[in-house]
This record gives sequence, C-alpha cells and structure tokens, in this order.
Amino acid sequence: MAKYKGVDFMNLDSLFSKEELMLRDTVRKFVEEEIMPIITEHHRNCTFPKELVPAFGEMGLLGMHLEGYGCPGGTNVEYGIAMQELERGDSAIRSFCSVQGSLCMFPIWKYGSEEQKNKYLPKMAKGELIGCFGLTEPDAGSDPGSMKTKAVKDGNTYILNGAKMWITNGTIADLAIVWAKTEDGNIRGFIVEKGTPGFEAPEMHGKFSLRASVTSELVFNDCRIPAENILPGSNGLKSPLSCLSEARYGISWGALGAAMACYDASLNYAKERIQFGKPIASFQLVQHKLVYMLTEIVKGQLLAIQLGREKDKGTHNYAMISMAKMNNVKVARECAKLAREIHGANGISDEYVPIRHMLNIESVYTYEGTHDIHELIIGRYITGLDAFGSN
Ligand code: TGC
Ligand code: FAD
Repeated sequence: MAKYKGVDFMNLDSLFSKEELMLRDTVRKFVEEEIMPIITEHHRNCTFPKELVPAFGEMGLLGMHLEGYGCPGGTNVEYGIAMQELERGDSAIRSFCSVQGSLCMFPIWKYGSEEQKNKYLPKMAKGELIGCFGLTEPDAGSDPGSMKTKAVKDGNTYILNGAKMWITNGTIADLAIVWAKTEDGNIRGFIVEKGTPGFEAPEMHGKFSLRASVTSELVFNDCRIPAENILPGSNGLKSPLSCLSEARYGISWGALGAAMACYDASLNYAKERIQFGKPIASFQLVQHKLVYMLTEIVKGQLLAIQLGREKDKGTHNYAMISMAKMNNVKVARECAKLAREIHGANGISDEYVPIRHMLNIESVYTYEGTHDIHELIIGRYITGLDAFGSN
C-alpha cells in the first residue's frame, strides 16, 4: 500500500503557512504510526484507545485553539488541519478531541470562573482529565431547548435530576459539562465530577457506527453538586449552541479527512485491481466516481480554509459554520459510499478503510446537528423565516 500523501489536486498547500504544513505533517505521521496500526481492532471490538490520550495532550491536540490556562493557543486553521488528519485515521479519534477541546474545555474557558479554569483546563490540555458534554436527551435531540433535566438550587448546592443520551466519552470522563434548566426555566451549564453520588454514566452498546468511540448515557438522580459548579457565564440555549459552533467547525475539516482517506484508498485500489484484463481505474465509470470524489473534496477544502481564515479574523457567523459542516460531511458520506463501491466485495471488509468510514460518517451526519437541521439554520439565516416548526 502506497504511503498516504494527502490529497491536494488544486495546489491548496500554497494557502497554508510553513508552520501550518509542519503541524499537518506531524499529526499525519502520528496517525500513520499510532492510529492506523490499531484502529481496525478497536473498531471491531468497540473500544477506544484511551492509552493515546496523553500523546494527544503532548501534541497540543486538546483545546488546541484556546489561549491561556495551559492550552496550546493555536489558530482555528491549525485546529482544523489537525482535525482533518485525525479523522483520516478515524472519526472516533477526532470526536474525542472535538469533545474534549470544543465541548468541554471551551465552555469552561468561555463561561467558567477563574477557579474552574485553573482547576480543570491545564489538566484537560494534558489529557490528565477527560471531559464530556451532556446536551442531548432521550426526548430532546434536534430541539435541545425542550430538555427536561432540572437543576434546583438548595442552599449552597444544586440538585440535578434527569438523563442525557448519546454522550461521547461519557463513561470514561472525569467531568461532565451538563446543561440543565434552573427553576426559572433558563438553561445553565454545570460541572459534574465523576463519582458524585446520584450520577452514573453507563456505556451504550450495539452501535454500528463510531465503534471506536465511547458513547454513554448520563443519569442524574437527586445528584447534589456544589453551587460553585455552575458555569457563571452561561445563560440560555445560546451558551451550549456556541460550544457546538466550535465543534462543528472542527468537524467541517475532520469530515474531509475521512473523505480523503476514502479517495486515496480508492485511487490506489482501482489502479491495482485487474478485471477484464485491465486495472479497473481504466474504466470510464470508475474514473467518473474518482473524479467526482476529488472534485467534491477540493470544493470542501476551499470551504474549510476560507471559513478557518474568517474564524481567525472573527468575521464568521454560525450559519457559515453550518454550511461547512453540512456540505463537508455530505461530501464525506458520498465519498465513503463510492469508495465502498469501487472496492467491490473488499469494500465490505474492515481490512479496507471505506466501510469503517462509511459507518462512522452516519454518526457524523447526525450529531452536532443533523444535515437537515443545518439546512434549516442556513435557510432561516438567509430568509429570516424559521422553518423548524416551533413558531
Ligand atoms: P435559537 O433561537 O436558534 O437559538 C437560541 C439562541 O442561541 C443563538 N444561537 C447560537 N449561538 C451560537 N452558535 C450557534 N450555533 C447558535 N445557534 C443559535 C441564537 O442567536 C439565540 O440567541 P438569543 O440571543 O436570541 O437568545 O434556538 P432554537 O430553539 O430555535 O434552536 C434551533 C436549533 C435547531 C438551531 C438548535 O437548537 C440546534 O442547533 N439543534 C441541533 C442540536 C445539536 O446540534 N445538538 C448537538 C449535541 S452535541 C453533539 O452532538 C456532540 S457529538 C460530539 C462528537 O462526538 O464529536
Ligand atoms: P431527532 O432530533 O429525533 O431527529 C430525527 C430526524 O428528524 C432527523 O433526520 C432530523 O433531521 C429530523 N428532524 C428533526 N427536527 C426537524 C425539523 N424541525 N425539520 C425537519 N426535520 C427535522 N449529544 C450530546 O449532547 N453530546 C454528545 O457528546 C453527543 N455525542 C453523540 C455521539 C454519537 C455517536 C451520536 C450518534 C450522537 C451524539 N449526540 C451527542 C447526539 C446528537 O447530537 C443527536 O443525535 C442529534 O442532535 C440529533 O438528535 P436525535 O438523534 O434525537 O434526532
């Protein structure tokens, strides 16, 4: 198998700085040496390679675009590049870093007190503490504003009751950022540490997607936490949604990594696989698929780079992020499907990469806002009219 060299048809490397390219090559090498040899087994066994977490920390992959409190302080473009390379390995690896950095460290960084930032962020940046983010509930997925989890103030404590579902990292997390409604109906963020009485995080089983990621329920039964565990700056649904914007941005790059893995594997396979006395790459229908994949990847790369540059300048908005997440995950989904086709029967075997990416992308297409929800977010942004159904 030829060494993976990335996909750069349109000389887009010229849009990156030397430092950005160096970072990309470092993460690419890490994925090649540390992820690729083990990922199939983890996917087969539904296990997450937790032993790699300290290495993620050493490489500055956790809370990558956050400044201060021991965080790496990189740019948004650097964060995107790293997510792209990680997801080339597996969506579960990128998911871990997305959740840790954008969904758990970011809310503490943005809405936390000085004490909370000093207590958690340096250890989370090193991978010494693992976090998760509890927004989705059994009856509140696309519509998180309808959540039922409650936090009732009682003296200098809050009492949490409710349940979260589909929570990445839940069972292995040392702390959970939990979004709950206080008595006035406002949505606030709370830090709940592992081992707090009344809090459990059982792992969910039976997934056919993102199998190398831990996915859990979070259950709160009269779970009493200190009042100082509230994120003081959090206020309303826009607080968790702002965290989603950070993670969705990373996914818009990450998904391209999965698409690039599928394209690269397909090109190599098609040149080597002989049928009717010729490599299958010589057939027009196969070339059509390869060209389609490559063209969509290039368009997605341009979208990701432009969004990253805008985000670094602070001139982006959340509808732009929705467009990049929506489009690039769709590209990855189509590329994975075509890659599986090009691989024939081998395409359903996990000895080849397409089926793993194809299965993973079904989660990525659904989480962090489904494809259709992002379409509605953009639709509302351009028309000013809400088509979600609640108004
Ligand atoms: P809506 O009126 O739209 O918004 C309420 C307030 O929030 C503001 N806002 C945002 N702010 C920052 N970033 C965003 N992305 C924002 N979206 C909205 C908005 O301006 C408003 O502010 P204000 O000042 O007026 O109060 O609220 P809505 O109830 O109509 O919500 C609609 C909708 C559909 C956009 C939203 O709820 C949504 O995005 N739903 C999708 C849910 C979702 O994405 N869940 C993800 C859970 S976490 C996850 O999946 C992790 S997977 C991790 C992994 O493994 O990688
Ligand atoms: P639903 O909201 O029930 O949607 C079902 C279908 O209806 C979808 O096709 C949707 O597009 C469509 N639909 C819904 N509303 C509308 C509408 N108004 N108009 C048109 N169509 C609509 N959540 C967390 O909080 N933290 C996590 O760490 C996390 N990790 C996850 C990991 C995995 C592997 C998965 C699969 C999910 C994870 N999630 C997490 C949950 C994820 O964010 C939700 O699954 C997602 O937001 C969709 O919610 P739902 O599954 O309840 O689908």
